[in-house]
Amino acid sequence: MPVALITGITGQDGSYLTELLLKKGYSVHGIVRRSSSMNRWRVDHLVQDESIYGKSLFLHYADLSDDASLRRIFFKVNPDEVYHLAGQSHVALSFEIPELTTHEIANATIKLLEICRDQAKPPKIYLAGSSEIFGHAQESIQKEETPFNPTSPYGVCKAFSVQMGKVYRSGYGMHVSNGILYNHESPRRGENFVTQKIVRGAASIAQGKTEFLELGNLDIERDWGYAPDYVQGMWMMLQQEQSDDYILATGKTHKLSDFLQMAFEYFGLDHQKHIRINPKFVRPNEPVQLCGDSSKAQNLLGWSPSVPFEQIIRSMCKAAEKIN
Ligand code: G4F
Repeated sequence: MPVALITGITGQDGSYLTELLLKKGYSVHGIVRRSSSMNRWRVDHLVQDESIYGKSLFLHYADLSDDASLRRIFFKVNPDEVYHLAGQSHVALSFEIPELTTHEIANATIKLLEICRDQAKPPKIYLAGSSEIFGHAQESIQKEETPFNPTSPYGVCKAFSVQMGKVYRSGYGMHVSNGILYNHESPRRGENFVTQKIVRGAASIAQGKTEFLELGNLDIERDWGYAPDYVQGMWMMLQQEQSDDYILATGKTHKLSDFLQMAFEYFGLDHQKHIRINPKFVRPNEPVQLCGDSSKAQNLLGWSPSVPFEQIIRSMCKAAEKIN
């Protein structure tokens, strides 16, 4: 039974990855933070399943800022594969709390790499990179070799983390793979991200609970894919003999206004009557357009995105309908 350790197990990607690894026969260990409120709804169905929890799935309390607690878990679990998904993941928020963002992304990545390096048999490591490393991108379709040019504290920290992954790979011969992931959505997306904010906002308007949805910059284009496809890519990276960096993206961009229109149409609404721009949601700086070329992942890993944009929106709208 291969053993995987996941940081950020309670997030969108962590929960899908857990399901995938359990199906593949892994023993999955997740790191969770102690906090006064529980935020584990994405893995609750697994934790409450007696045939899974305590048998092939285990949660451990630790904090990425607490070295001793992390080392203790590594000692106990002795993972074959580590998926590092945790950390402050909101780009806009990183402008407000840049120091904490640096701590949670950059410092935590080094800490984890160092702990892995100290293991008798260092595990294979997946590091969650981001298309935000390209920022004001120097190529309209970015490849793994496109120079980094981040525009936010978040992007800078992710660039640091990706580069540090390369250093540990080349310097120490460790199996460290960077996944440079473009936006990936699902019904489990956090509600502060624009796609979930839009579908939940539209559902609430359709039900007469609210009248308007406030948004920031609508003049952007992103490459939106489906999160379960992307966790499959993470796993594929760690099954390779050699570690490497891979872009996971659909290669197609859509305007935010297209997303808005389709989501509102699902609920029989005209988005133009219900959207207000609030400068509070406009970022100081951001990429206008991001589009990824995933041909390396397609050719070497056999990975491909399987769910089209329209279907992602429909699945999110359907789920939002039930929640509101
Ligand atoms: O949904 P978003 O907040 O995602 P963003 O910033 O692209 O970041 C996500 O994808 C990255 C991968 O490329 C990840 F690394 C990162 O962790 C995260 O998962 O915003 C998408 C776009 C932005 O251009 C933003 O300015 O939507 C625009 N937007 C317009 N109004 C808004 C809003 N975003 C949010 N969150 N809220 C708004 O009201």
